[in-house]
Amino acid sequence: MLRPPWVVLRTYATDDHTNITPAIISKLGIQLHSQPGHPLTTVKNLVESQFSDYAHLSSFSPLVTPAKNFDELSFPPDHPGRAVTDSYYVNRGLMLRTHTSAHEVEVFAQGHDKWLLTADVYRRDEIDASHFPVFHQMEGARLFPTGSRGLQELKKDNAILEKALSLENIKIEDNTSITPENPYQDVHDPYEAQAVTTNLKLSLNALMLRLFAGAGGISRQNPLHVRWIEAFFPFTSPSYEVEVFFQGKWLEILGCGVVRHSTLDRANIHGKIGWAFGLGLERIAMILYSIPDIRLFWSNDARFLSQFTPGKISTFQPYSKYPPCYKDVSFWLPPTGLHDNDVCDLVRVVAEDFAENVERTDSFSHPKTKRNSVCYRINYRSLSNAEANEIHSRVKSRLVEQFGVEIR
Ligand code: FA5
Ligand code: MG
Repeated sequence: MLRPPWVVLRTYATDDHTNITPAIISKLGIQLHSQPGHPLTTVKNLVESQFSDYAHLSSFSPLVTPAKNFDELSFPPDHPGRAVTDSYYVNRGLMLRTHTSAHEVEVFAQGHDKWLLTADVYRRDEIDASHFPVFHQMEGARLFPTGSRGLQELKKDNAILEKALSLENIKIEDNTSITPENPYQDVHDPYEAQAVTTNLKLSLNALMLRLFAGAGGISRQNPLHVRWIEAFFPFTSPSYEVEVFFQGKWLEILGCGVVRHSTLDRANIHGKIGWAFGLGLERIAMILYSIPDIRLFWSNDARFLSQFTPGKISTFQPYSKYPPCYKDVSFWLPPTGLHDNDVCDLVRVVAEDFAENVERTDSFSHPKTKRNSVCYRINYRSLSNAEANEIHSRVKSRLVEQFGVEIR
């Protein structure tokens, strides 16, 4: 596998913050979101197709300074996200980014006004079906000039988006308002801030439609439900979260807001106003593909990867987490003989559903003794090899007890 240039063998100083583990290091540079056909890649491409005239960026190193991950985004010094219990540190001066927002100042400073950035992010967390310490985010942002030129651009864009959305099967629940806790920024003209907020909402509603309208039987009678909720991020105001109602549940898809003036200041960008969002790719891919476990995205198993076609959303077909596990049993038949179905039933009783199938692979008649011998091959699924051995030896004992066979 070709790894990006920043994955070099080099030694970093360690200190009392060092908590990065070999398991995490092994994930660096894998770039699942760039593997052709991988569900994360297909979802990323879908988002990029919605924002086709944006810069599409994806080759930023996950190693960032805490200043980049937190300070540049106005996180207070005592924010819990900074703790070694929540984030991975190489040392006090270097950490793994916890979100793609870590690159906002850098990308704005490069002069991009419309951009998307995809990257792996790292958070210390429990590990279960929906949590993994590495996941993928996409950050998107758009800036407008302040003043009449920007307002004109905003009005035109908002009118187009509004018209397009009014024709679609989407129901938007938005009870948010501008409050002292979630205000327009003092430095902004409230009229401009409002137009930018509207543009943010329309742009992301259109994105939700692009992502989810193809899935889940969306129609006039059954429109896509999108819900806007007031939120808080140190680097946006006002701030929101977007949820989508899918298969009976509200699911948080992204966080977003109007970019804080201080962020643009740090990027040396003046006379502009805009919005940003950050979404979780796994969340969306799990919904669209019906992938039940976030750990599956890391699978090298051909039974996972071979299911997917680049650019196509399909329904994931579950398989056992263990590879097929074949065990043979050969025995001399009793003089009365034995039917295949009797063997199958016995296996079913002993191994229950763990026996995926039973197949007779050989029959043989001894030329002198005239005794008959058979061989069956049992595929134990969902079991480790040790577990399969244990069940297989019980199958053998039962064959002897129940049918009087002689194991060879
Ligand atoms: C953030 O990370 C902000 N940087 C988002 C943002 C960007 C806000 C720009 C404003 C402007 P949050 O921690 O809520 O916010 O994560 C954003 C999204 O990432 C979530 O909505 C979710 O889709 C995804 N996400 C968060 N935590 C996990 C996790 N443990 N596993 C999988 N996906 C996650
Ligand atoms: Mg959140």
